[in-house]
Amino acid sequence: MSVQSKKEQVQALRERGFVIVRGLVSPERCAAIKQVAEQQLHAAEAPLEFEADLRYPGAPESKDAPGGHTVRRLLDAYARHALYREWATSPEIAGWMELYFGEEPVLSRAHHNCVMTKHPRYGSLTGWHRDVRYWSFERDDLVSVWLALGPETPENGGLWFVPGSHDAPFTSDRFDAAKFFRADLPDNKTWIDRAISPTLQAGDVVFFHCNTLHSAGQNQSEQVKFSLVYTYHGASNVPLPGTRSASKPEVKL
Ligand SMILES: O=C(O)CCC(=O)C(=O)O
Repeated sequence: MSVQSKKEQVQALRERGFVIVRGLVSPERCAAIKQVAEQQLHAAEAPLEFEADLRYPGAPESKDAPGGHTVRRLLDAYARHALYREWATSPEIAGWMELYFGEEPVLSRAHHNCVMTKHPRYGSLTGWHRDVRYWSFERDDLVSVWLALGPETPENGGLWFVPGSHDAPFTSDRFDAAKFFRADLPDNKTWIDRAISPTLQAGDVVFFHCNTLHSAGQNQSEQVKFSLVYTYHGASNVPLPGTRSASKPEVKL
């Protein structure tokens, strides 16, 4: 397969709602980032989000249940370590986002901004959703960057994406009360059946639109899966005052 230029990658994101860029981060840099993540997970360094906080399918019932302290996210990656921060604001990312947004890119510290950890046994599955469901900006135009720090496959809880779903004008009745895309509706199933799960290696990156339907299964392997995830928007697309999206200072790139 020929290597796509940055412009082609941006075009692919516009058309399909996501694009995979292989080997964007060197093995050395990934290993260094992962080592920090492993240490912080081991030390249970706050702030953390636990599986038991969200209670998605497969998660422990409560913090007191077996596996109750299984971590889902190492929160506020930007503030946690220089290695995370340097990737978030790297020239590669700044240039990519500037090309996509056509203006100064801004990193949101209110959304994603975390190391996702998915554990064997107590790691939960995440149903079909659009990330923008709980986000509040002037326009639904944000892009997340998912950096795999190790292999990601359907077996260890890798992501699934529905191509073209970012553009679909789904009405609210296609989603349940928690704003998950209802897999029981035949019209929704037609979309879900088109989903693909890209196998990722450490250093591969997925850029995906905030309206792209995605999901992820449980981790059936024996190793914790680590991914570093950030979200960006254009400077003119500001978070709405008083919402969670406006709750943290943002970072101009
Ligand atoms: O890794 C997962 O379970 C899914 C993560 C995800 O889709 C999200 O946090 O929006």
